[in-house]
Amino acid sequence: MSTSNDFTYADHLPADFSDSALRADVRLGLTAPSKWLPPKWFYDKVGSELFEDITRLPEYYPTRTERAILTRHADEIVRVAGADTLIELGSGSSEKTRLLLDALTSRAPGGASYVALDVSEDALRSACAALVATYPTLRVGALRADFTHQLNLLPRGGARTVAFLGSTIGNFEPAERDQFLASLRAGLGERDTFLLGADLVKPAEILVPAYDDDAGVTAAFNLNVLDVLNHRLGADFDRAAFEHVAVWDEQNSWIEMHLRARRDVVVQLPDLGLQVEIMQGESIRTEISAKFRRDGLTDELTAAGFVERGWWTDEQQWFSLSLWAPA
Ligand code: AVJ
Repeated sequence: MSTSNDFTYADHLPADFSDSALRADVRLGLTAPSKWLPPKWFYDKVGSELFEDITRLPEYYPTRTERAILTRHADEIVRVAGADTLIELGSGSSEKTRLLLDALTSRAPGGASYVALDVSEDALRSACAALVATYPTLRVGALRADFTHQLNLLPRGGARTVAFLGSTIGNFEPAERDQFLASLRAGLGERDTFLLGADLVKPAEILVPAYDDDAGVTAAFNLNVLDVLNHRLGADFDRAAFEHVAVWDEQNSWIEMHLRARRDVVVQLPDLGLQVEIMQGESIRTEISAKFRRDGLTDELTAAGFVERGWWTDEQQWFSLSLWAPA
């Protein structure tokens, strides 16, 4: 644990975490019968910038809709939660979080804490440095950890709200979601709450363009994962051999993004000692982005041992923020 610039920083990931996890994921995904890559590898420097661009696209409604809900309801959310500590999973830039922190710091002056959890040291340090400058009375901590299997590391004490915003939960497969909710629930005490940002089911005519925009930004974001593999694993993917595809899977209630081969492709991944053959028309699934219904979410959270404390949405009911307590 070290202190710098008025926030504490604790690193719970091995220095080579990112490299060993990337290798394991790529080997698993590209040797599977139906090829896939986990979406977390989108977010190198270029990919993170492209995602920021996506959040400003006219077609991509989630970010601005969640922000609108927070703008309108953050005071009430913070009041109902009754927390003095906000812990954010996958905090990134902690930008929308400020709406909650404004409410938290005015409600608990001098007594509020914020803990950002992310795998990116750069993101943690720049977000937390900016926050301590804005909120002189807020205690700020940065935790470099992986929320998919390190929820046991969350700081204890006080009344905590664990926030998981941006519909990042949509990137989990249903089984991973269950596991995540169970392990989160296991660590919460009776004064704690869970604040979830979840995107809602809506017509395909709105969903699909959000993941296949006219300007091609989402396509560039999707294709960038090939550059990540080229740079970090010495692979030789030819971006031009792949096209971006986004489909709404009604049965599973999720958007799938794929990279589909325009021709037969042979890729060398020397760092893995691997050669991968991809046939024309075959695709690599790069992301699922699940969309939820209120009753489905309630069932899942109830099964995981939570009870609802609040539900906030926008006028069109496109996005939801919901607050849950241990049952
Ligand atoms: C950051 C995972 C919520 O699924 O909408 C945006 C990522 N992918 N456009 C989402 C994303 C393509 C985004 N999440």
